[in-house]
Amino acid sequence: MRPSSSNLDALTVQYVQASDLSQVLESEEPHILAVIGHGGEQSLSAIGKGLTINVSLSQLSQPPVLEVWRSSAPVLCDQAQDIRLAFTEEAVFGCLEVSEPSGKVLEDVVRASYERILEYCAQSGYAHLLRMWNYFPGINADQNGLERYKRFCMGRYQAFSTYYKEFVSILPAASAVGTHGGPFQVLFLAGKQTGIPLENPRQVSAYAYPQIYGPQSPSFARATVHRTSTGCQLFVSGTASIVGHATQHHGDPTKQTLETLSNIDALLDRVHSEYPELLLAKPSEGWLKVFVRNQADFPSIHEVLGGDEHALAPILYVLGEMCRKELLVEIEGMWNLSIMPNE
Ligand code: 3EB
Repeated sequence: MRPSSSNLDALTVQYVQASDLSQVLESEEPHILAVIGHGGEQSLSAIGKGLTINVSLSQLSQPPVLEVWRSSAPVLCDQAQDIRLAFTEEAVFGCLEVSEPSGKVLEDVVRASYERILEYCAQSGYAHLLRMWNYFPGINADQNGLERYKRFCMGRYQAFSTYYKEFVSILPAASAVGTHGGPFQVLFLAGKQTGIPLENPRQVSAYAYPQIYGPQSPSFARATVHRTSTGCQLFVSGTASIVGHATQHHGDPTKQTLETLSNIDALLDRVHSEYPELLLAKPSEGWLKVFVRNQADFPSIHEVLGGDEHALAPILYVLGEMCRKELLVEIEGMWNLSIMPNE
C-alpha cells in the first residue's frame, strides 16, 4: 500500500508479514508510529522504531501479520512516566500498560489509567483524543459480583466525567476487547486538532445505553472524523450486531456479520451526508480489524467478509471476546478521506 498522492500526510495502517518487516521498516524510518503484534507469534523486541506493542489476541488470518502504523511526517519517540509515545507535529500514538494488582477492582485500575492519559493529553498539547483501544483479560468474567466490562465502563466514565463537564462532545471512537491474558492495555491516538464524534443513526449512542447494560454506560463515540490542514481520517469504533441498543441475531455469526456491515454502511452514509466534500478514499487506503469470539465461527464470518462486494479494505482477523456475551463478531476500521478540491 502506498500513500495516496492526494493525501500525502495521511496516517496509514499496513498489515505486514514478519518476513517483510525489516524491509518495510528500513524504507519507512523515521515515519513509524507503532508496530503492533497480535498473539506474540513474532518477537518485537528488536524493532526499535516507533512503539512496539503486543496484544494478547491470536490471529485467525494466515500468514500472521504485524500491524504497522505510520505517518508521512517524521516521528519521534518518548515516554511520559508510564505512557510510551510516538508523535508527529500533529498526532501522538500512546500506549499505557498496567498489570492489575490482585485485590484491586478493575474500575480503579481503569480510572487511574484514564486519568493519566487525559492529564498527558491536556499537558502535551495533543489535547484531543481521537481513537482508543482497550484490551484486558476476562472481559465477561465476574469480579466481586459485577462483570469486568461493566467495571471497566465505570472506571472510564469516572475519569472522563472528572476531567470534562460535558464529555459527550469529546468522546473518541473506541474498542474494548477481552484478551487471553496480560495487563490492562490502553492504546490511543490523540491530535492537536479536535476530532468530530459521529453517531450511528441505526444505534442508540453507547453513552446513552439504558442501565440494563451496566451501572455506567460506555463512554465512546461510534466514529471520529479527524480533519487537519494536511489530511483527514475516519476512525470507526468496534461495531457489532446491535440495533437500537439490543443485540440482534443471537447465536448466528453470519447474520451478526451482515448486521454489523449494515451498521458500518449507515455510519459511512452519515459521513457522506454530513460532509459531502469528504470522499472515502480507495479501499486500499482503509484498514479493518475483525474480532471473532469463537474460532468455530471464523469460516462463516470470513465467508461473508471475503466476498468481493464487501472488500472495503485489507482485513485482519483476531480471536477476541466482545463486551456482551451474545456478540460473536465485531468490526472496526480506519479510512483516509480525500477532501474534494474547491471548484
Ligand atoms: C457496542 O456497540 C459493542 O466500551 O469501548 C464496541 C466498541 C463496544 C467499544 C467500548 C464497546 C466499546 O456497545 C461494544
